[in-house]
Amino acid sequence: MRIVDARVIVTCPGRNFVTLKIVTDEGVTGVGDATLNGRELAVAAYLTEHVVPLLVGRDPARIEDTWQYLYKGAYWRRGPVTMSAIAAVDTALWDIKGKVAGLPVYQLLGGRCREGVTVYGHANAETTDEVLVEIARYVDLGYRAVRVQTGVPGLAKTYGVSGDRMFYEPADAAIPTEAAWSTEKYLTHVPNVFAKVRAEFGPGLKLLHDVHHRLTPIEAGRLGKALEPFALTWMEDPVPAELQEGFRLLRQHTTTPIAVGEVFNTIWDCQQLITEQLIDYIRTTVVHAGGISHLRRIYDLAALYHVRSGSHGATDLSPVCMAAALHVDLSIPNFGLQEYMRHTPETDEVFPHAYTFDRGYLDPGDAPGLGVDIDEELAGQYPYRPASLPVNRLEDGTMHSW
Ligand code: CS2
Ligand code: MG
Repeated sequence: MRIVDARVIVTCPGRNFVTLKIVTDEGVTGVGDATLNGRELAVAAYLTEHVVPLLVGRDPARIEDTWQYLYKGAYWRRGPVTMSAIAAVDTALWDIKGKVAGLPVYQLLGGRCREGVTVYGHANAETTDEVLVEIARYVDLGYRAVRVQTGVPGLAKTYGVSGDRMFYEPADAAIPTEAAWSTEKYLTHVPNVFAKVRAEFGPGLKLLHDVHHRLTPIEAGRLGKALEPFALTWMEDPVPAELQEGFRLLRQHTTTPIAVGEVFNTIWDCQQLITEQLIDYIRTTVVHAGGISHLRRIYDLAALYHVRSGSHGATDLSPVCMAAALHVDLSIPNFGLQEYMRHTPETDEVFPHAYTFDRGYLDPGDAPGLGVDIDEELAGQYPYRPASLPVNRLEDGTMHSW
């Protein structure tokens, strides 16, 4: 079998997605997600200009060799653009292998390790009272784990709080919108929110919170310590993680579990965090961390050090990425949680998929391959619209992490 074509499809059914579709001479096709929120066209160009010409004529069965060829062959290593492009190829080749074998990809990865993939939803609202109502909605839908984000008194706009409760999309304008940030206001407010949430919902519900890279290690230590009585499942991205050794300091001050990694692209970005046991959950996912093959490698390393998976699953990752993530989640021994932000009905229509939600679990289904496709004709009706992620400044105007 040979690859005869590979198409890069950019579509915007409410938000932008980049998808690679690989076509073989025997008519079998495979899809891979290549979406990098706010920088979509960089990956589309990388694929079109530099990868697609190398794929034509190759044997689609050689997944690992193709990964190594694209990774080592570029000479320039790592980074979100390169790794998202490689991820798309890798994912599409696993899809093809599954279809050829007549098996869902999770079977090729070793089969089921659990009955379903536990997911967490996003409860968010401006005030604590409103967020209690949102959490109750998720509990009613069957969720066993909920991420909780609220507005912060004195700040006009806060990460994670959305106008449309179910379909949060922060990339809202071609030129980035600007938000103001105060660490002190935030640190004062968040423990009060979780005190009320835990009191209302009791000990059974898994609670999570995303700090979105905004604190220093010692500030994060203070927050983690203040949240300990409310037994969070994790505190996410407490600090920017370029400085992996910075987590040693945070770790000395709190037993609140730490989840990090949605912006990482390779195993080398989290090697120290994992091997020094500085985190509890690694949040890399298929599209931004080199595909199914490389993500498995990261999770295998993590398993040696008691670190569990917590794959990123925001709506900027397409249903193709979600399907691929679920096959990995189902088949690894050290699964933790899977993020699940629901896509809009328009997106679900463009990407017909076999995965289903039931009582707090997702299941990838048993269709051969990944069980997801792209309706290219429908995708063509939603042209690309430039959209950037916001930026964040301290109240005095200093640029801060968003
Ligand atoms: C996030 C994302 O889901 C998460 O935990 O931090 O919402 C992130 O902000 C977006 O994926 C950025 O595109
Ligand atoms: Mg996050």
